[in-house]
Amino acid sequence: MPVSGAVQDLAEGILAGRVPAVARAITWAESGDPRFQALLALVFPRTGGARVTGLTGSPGAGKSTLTAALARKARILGRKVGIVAVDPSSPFSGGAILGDRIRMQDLYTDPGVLIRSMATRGHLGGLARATADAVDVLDAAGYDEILVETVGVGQDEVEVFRLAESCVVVLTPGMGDDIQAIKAGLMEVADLFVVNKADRDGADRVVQEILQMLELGDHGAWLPPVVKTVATTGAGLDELASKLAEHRAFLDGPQGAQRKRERTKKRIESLVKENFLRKVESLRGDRGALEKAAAHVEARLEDPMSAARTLIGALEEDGGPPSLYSPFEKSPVPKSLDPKPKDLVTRVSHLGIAVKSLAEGGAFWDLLGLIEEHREEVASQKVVTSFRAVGESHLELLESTSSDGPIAKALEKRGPGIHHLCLEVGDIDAVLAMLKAAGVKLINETPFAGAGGCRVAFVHPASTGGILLELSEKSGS
Ligand SMILES: Nc1nc2c(ncn2[C@@H]2O[C@H](COP(=O)(O)OP(=O)(O)OP(=O)(O)O)[C@@H](O)[C@H]2O)c(=O)[nH]1
Ligand SMILES: [Mg+2]
Repeated sequence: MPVSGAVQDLAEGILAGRVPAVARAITWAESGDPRFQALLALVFPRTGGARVTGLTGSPGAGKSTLTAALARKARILGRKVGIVAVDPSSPFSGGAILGDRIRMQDLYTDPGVLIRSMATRGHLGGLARATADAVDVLDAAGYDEILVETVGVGQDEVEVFRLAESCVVVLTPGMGDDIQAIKAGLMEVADLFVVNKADRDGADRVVQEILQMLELGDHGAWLPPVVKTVATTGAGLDELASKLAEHRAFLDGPQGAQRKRERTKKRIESLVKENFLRKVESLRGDRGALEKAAAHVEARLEDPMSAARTLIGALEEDGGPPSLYSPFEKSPVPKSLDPKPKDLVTRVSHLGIAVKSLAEGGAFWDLLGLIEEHREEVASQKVVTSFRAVGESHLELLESTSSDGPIAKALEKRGPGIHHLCLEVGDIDAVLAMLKAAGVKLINETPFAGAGGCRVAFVHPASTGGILLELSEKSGS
């Protein structure tokens, strides 16, 4: 893919850690700008330095307060912090009550902290991808510590969450149902449990419930620790920070490598899935390949499995998938889909031979037993045609009726001989449209009535390798 100057400049801005460049790049990722792909390719080699922590939990659990506390700790160590809030009500994204935001004023004004919220709508399932992209941009820009806050336990959130290196699930006392939700969705991705608001009653009970759940579950080489915190006072935060550091050390060790690999695989896998889904969606597109296939199946011309196979084949033939970074554009319907490949050409209809006179030109073919079956004048072409069957095909001898007709001209130029090849097609309009889209030089863009009333059109020899090609629609179609 050619890289434009704008992309190059932006990449340089990111690598130099310039905030406007970072912000712009994240906007590209978020809006599905097609240029993002090239940008990511340029900056990705410079990622991998950041520590990425995800925090998730129910609304109001204290994620933002914890995020802010972790950010401050990192700042004390001189580390640059990027905060990505995938959460409509987070004080980081501006939706929360003013008080919360004011309490975090120090972070908003700290040049070593970049806070970015991601819109949760309009992503067509690409929220996790956009967030991962945002994290990569921050990483490439030199942010050492990246904190991703997401709300809830929906599928999208789980997808976002599992992209983080260390995934923290935040719970609070008095939210018994949450444990059930975690069992259903987050158990396998949680690396650390925080029971926040430990200043309230029931924190220990929540801790017990989590421990019980962990005993029953399969957690592999890393047993997720459970930490009690009071985010508002900072109690338990040192322990949380040290457990996070332990987890990072684990990730850097041999067993962590496996987890890292799993996560990278997941990320690629979800891109592949997103891509396929998009392709499948494209079947519903303008020219309705799916619609056509459905009509075929309903007419019992094809069974559903065969129809599906044809569509899959055509999608695979279609070459490069539509870019993931253009989610708002309609994907083009693959060229070969409409009409279906096997309907394109049904047989050789006839070979057209220019002759000076039908009587003279026909004598030889009579010897071979290819007797004239049908003779007809086609006024529009200024010819009389004579058809002789050869198996499923015909020879068509053409005699000119006028000195300015196409056959007269051909005779004048080249003498008698093969004039054109005619192929029978299933749906001539569709074939012409397809050829036109492919840039083929058509003599007739719309079919006209040829011999026998068949709808025909000619393709210029310049596009066929030197053969004047007639397309003739199968009668009855
Ligand atoms: N009592 C008590 N309140 C807390 C604690 N942690 C956070 N809070 C308060 O709980 C409220 C919600 O905290 P946030 O940090 O905004 O919670 P959140 O999970 O980010 O919330 P959303 O982003 O809206 O889902 C705020 O008013 C906090 O001050 C805590 O440990 N104890
Ligand atoms: Mg929040």
